[in-house]
Amino acid sequence: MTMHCKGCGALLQTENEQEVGYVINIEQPFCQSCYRLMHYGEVNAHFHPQDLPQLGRNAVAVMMSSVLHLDMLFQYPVYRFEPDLKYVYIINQIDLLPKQTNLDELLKRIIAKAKALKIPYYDIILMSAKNPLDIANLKTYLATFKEPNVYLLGVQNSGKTTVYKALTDNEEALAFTKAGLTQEPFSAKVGYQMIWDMPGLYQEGYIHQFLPYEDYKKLIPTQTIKPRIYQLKKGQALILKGLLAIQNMKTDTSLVLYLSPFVKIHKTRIERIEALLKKDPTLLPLEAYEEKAFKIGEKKTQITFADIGFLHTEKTNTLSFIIPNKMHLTLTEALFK
Ligand SMILES: Nc1nc2c(ncn2[C@@H]2O[C@H](COP(=O)(O)OP(=O)(O)OP(=O)(O)O)[C@@H](O)[C@H]2O)c(=O)[nH]1
Ligand SMILES: [Mg+2]
Repeated sequence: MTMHCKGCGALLQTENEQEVGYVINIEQPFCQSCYRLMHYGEVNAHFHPQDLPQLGRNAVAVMMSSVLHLDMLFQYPVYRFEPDLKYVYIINQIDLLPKQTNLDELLKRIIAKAKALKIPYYDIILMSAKNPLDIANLKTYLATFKEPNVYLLGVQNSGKTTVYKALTDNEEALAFTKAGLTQEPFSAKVGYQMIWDMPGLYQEGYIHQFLPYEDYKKLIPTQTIKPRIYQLKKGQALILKGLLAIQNMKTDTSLVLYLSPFVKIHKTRIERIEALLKKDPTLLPLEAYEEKAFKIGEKKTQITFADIGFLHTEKTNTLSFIIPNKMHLTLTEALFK
């Protein structure tokens, strides 16, 4: 009989310590990797989950995205490969947004975006997996579908396993900020429906590619974000310590940054960056960086930094970013004020 890890779902094996699912004794319930993560908060390897397995036909696909990944919400066109499923979009982790965020406006803009992109959907739901009331509502909502299968799909770290655990009363599957944690699907019956927690869809250029877990876990926000506002003159720059730099090229402007409080920010002048880095290489410590410039139009704009946060700005301008080579950085319309 094959055994799977109760934390990440990986097939357990005793052959290769460097590979996913390794255990010393096949009777152990958790693979070594999950055991270390649970007990010591440590990760020594990153395993990419397998590609998405075939989905059953008669199903609801719940496409989950964190508010930190809203730029990617409609970027995985699963509906093109699986046109017969019913699609429900969940925007999770809304508790990370500042209290004053206008969620009605956010939803309205997302609906408009879905319509413009002709995305088929049944519903778009804003929720927090940390809010028991939202979970109870989701449970009731999913039970209104007659489909016997419900798949939780979406980018890594969007909260699929957190939702799955709450829906199915599972206490063993692991939900941590470690990207790509779930390796193989978990499933459990709730009423007449089978709920499936799927491995996260892999996104190139996210933070785990550049930093070890011990470092990046602090940089991914886990609590309500307090926006930080910077007035930036032309020629000034912000260095987000250990991550990237933002250079203001054209005109005096203001930037609102939505980031973990652990991201330290240094304001300087663009021409001072090089000297600063000589003095303190930990400001931008990686081997290779690239520069990426964005023209900002008149509309309020969001620039998303990988999976760690984003900024809003609303003045015609050019911002140039020094980012780790191939870090994911996108410009979109801002979805809220
Ligand atoms: N603040 C907040 N954190 C959340 C919420 N949902 C999930 N998280 C946290 O986000 C992190 C990732 O959650 P997971 O449930 O493991 O995400 P996942 O989508 O299963 O990730 P993969 O298995 O890697 O694809 C964990 O630290 C969760 O505690 C939420 O609604 N609010
Ligand atoms: Mg998971």
